Amino acid sequence: MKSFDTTLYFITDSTGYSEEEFLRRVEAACKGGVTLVQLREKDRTTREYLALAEKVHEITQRYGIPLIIDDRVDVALCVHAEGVHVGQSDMPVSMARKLMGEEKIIGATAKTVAQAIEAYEQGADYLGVGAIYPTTTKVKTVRTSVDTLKEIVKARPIKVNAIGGLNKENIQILRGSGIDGICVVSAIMKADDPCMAAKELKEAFDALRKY
Ligand code: TZP
Ligand code: MG
Repeated sequence: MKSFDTTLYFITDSTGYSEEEFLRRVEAACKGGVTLVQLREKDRTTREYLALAEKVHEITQRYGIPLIIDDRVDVALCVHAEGVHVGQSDMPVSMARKLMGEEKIIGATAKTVAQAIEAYEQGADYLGVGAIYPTTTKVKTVRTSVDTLKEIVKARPIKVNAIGGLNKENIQILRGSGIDGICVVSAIMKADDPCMAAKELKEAFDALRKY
């Protein structure tokens, strides 16, 4: 059984930051206790994505945190990342699994119970479900209700994370939903102190998951 912890899943967005500042923020998030990091770059060439992925992987490896690459199985394989995340218009989970092998982590986006079941049957290890709240991060998405999130949790045995506009003040809505963790971009990426933001988010989620 693959062992990974999705409690506080940090998804990056380097928009607006120098590479140095971006990497400093990624490292601060790792120090603050994020349990999984996803490199998500939408506007980079393949070569730039690869170069940045290597640098981010060097950081995550020092902290013992798995690195997931968004969308790009080729980039994930080249930098020996621990996994890949695919959305509904990316490579299907079954094909990603064929290329990545059984040991790697594969995550999928699911906005409906049907999508969740399909991803699970194709070999996904976890699901990202949302957007729960409106988001300021650049993404093509629609809202997913907490009721649908709860149905997805019940429909499959793999880990489920909520995503979209989440921060330490508004995650109470997820209490009792049975999710395994939260995915955040802005709440850490744009925080004045990403290390502290990660610590506080983790505390907030740990407190609510007890109930
Ligand atoms: N998928 C659904 S919402 C979202 C993604 C990638 C972005 C979440 O970003 P933020 O800043 O945590 O709202
Ligand atoms: Mg995608």
